[in-house]
Amino acid sequence: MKIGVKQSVMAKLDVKQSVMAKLDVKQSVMAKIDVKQSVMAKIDVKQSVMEANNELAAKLRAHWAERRALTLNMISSPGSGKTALLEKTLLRLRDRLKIGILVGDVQTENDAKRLAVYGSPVKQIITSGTCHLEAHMIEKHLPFVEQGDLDVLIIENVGNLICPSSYDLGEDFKVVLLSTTEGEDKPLKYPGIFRRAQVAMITKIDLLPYTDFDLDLAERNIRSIHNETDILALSSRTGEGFDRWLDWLQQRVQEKRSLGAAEKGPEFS
Ligand SMILES: Nc1nc2c(ncn2[C@@H]2O[C@H](COP(=O)(O)OP(=O)(O)O)[C@@H](O)[C@H]2O)c(=O)[nH]1
Ligand SMILES: [Mg+2]
Repeated sequence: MKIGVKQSVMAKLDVKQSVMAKLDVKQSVMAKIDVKQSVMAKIDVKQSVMEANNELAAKLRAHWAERRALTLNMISSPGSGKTALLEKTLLRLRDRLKIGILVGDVQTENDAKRLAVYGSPVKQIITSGTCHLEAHMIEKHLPFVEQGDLDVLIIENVGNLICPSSYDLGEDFKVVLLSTTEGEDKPLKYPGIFRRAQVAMITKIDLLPYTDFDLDLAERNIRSIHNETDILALSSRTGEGFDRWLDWLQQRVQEKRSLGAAEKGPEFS
């Protein structure tokens, strides 16, 4: 008799354990569904951010098309020499072209201060943590930088080889910089930006004797990602290779100026 009671208690315990196990499974399935829903919600938000960005970038492109202003979006790792290149470019071209600069950084006005001494309209965009520039940031600061007509607007993006490559800013050309201290394998490691950029600049070539950077291999790596890229190797320190860059830029300005009549683009004020 006692054995019978024990067996029935044990059986009840088994049932309870199996119910608990089923509950555990159910909770883990529910948790997975929650995670999936939150991931889907994030994807939706990201898609709508990208769509809004692309829409505004198209308006900016139409605005610059009407004004015949060439627009470049410069992208690289921090410290590869974007601002130094712009300093020298302004110094060499300020009497020939009206160049405006928008420069993005997570913090500080340092780059705008460096560039403002050349007399061109320059505006710093502080992103406060965002790792790239977006079209609405350009729109906001455009009226300042566009005082008068510009021949060229150059946007120095936040130093980063990944996020800035996905955000269209309405530019004519994305320009990627790779310095001789970064290693010639970076185009292979960060192919997205090297695929999208129409121009690749290999900077700081004055440092070649002090590094093991292989210039030919770097060029082959860039071409393996995007065969049509214009590759320009230069030093902002010594000026070596700089004339080719200035020729490239002035030629693009001429091409933009000689385009046929564009439809009236939107105004930004
Ligand atoms: N030796 C050498 N140093 C350079 C050259 N261009 C930039 N630099 C230095 O590299 C550092 C980062 O340059 P910067 O223009 O601020 O890079 P950014 O962060 O890409 O804007 C600074 O110390 C520059 O003086 C170059 O052509 N040669
Ligand atoms: Mg800079």
